[in-house]
Amino acid sequence: MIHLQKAEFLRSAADLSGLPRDGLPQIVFAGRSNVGKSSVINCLLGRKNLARTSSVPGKTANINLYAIDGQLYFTDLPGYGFAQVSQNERRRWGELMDRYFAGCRDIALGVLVVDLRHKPTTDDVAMASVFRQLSLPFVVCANKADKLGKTQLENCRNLVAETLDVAADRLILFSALKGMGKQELLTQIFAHIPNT
Ligand SMILES: Nc1nc2c(ncn2[C@@H]2O[C@H](COP(=O)(O)OP(=O)(O)OP(=O)(O)O)[C@@H](O)[C@H]2O)c(=O)[nH]1
Ligand SMILES: [Mg+2]
Repeated sequence: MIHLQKAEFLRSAADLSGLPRDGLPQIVFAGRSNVGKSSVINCLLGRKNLARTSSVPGKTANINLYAIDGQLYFTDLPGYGFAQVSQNERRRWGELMDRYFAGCRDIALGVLVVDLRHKPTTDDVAMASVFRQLSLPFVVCANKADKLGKTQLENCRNLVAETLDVAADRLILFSALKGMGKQELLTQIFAHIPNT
């Protein structure tokens, strides 16, 4: 049984050599820069500042790993789609992602974090196809739901689901700020971890 109690920052990996090789399952958090990937991780783990968050997008160019109860990892991928990033940085990001997804056998579930308020970008659609092409199960965590009113929620949920072509039960309305959707996402995560 996993309790999500002993969560610790393992390391920030600039390349594949920094990734764990113990075969433990990884829950992979992907998404545009500034959508709240690190905040979602903190929310799930009940920790204020384990994963570093920032109001300046495009800051984390490495893969950040969190070890949980010695049984699994949360993998915080560097955000994409930030306009002010140089061509070189963009290329480095793409190569790192290609190598990560080609080399990692331990991805148990992808969590594609998007901003519920906006139509998913072509980058988001591309990220969803990466999961699909590799036959990796993934859920969409539609974050920042606290910024929307009740009537907007449904419209935005439909737009996100349609654009990413995901079924309703694969999309979780989430607010890292308020804890909304936390149990639902944890349930999905636990369901994809072997032997628990
Ligand atoms: N209102 C609101 N703000 C949020 C929520 N989640 C994150 N934020 C804010 O969004 C900003 C970015 O959050 P991060 O968690 O650093 O985002 P990130 O995706 O990890 O960003 P990068 O690592 O730069 O790619 C911060 O200012 C957060 O406080 C949420 O659910 N609601
Ligand atoms: Mg982050």
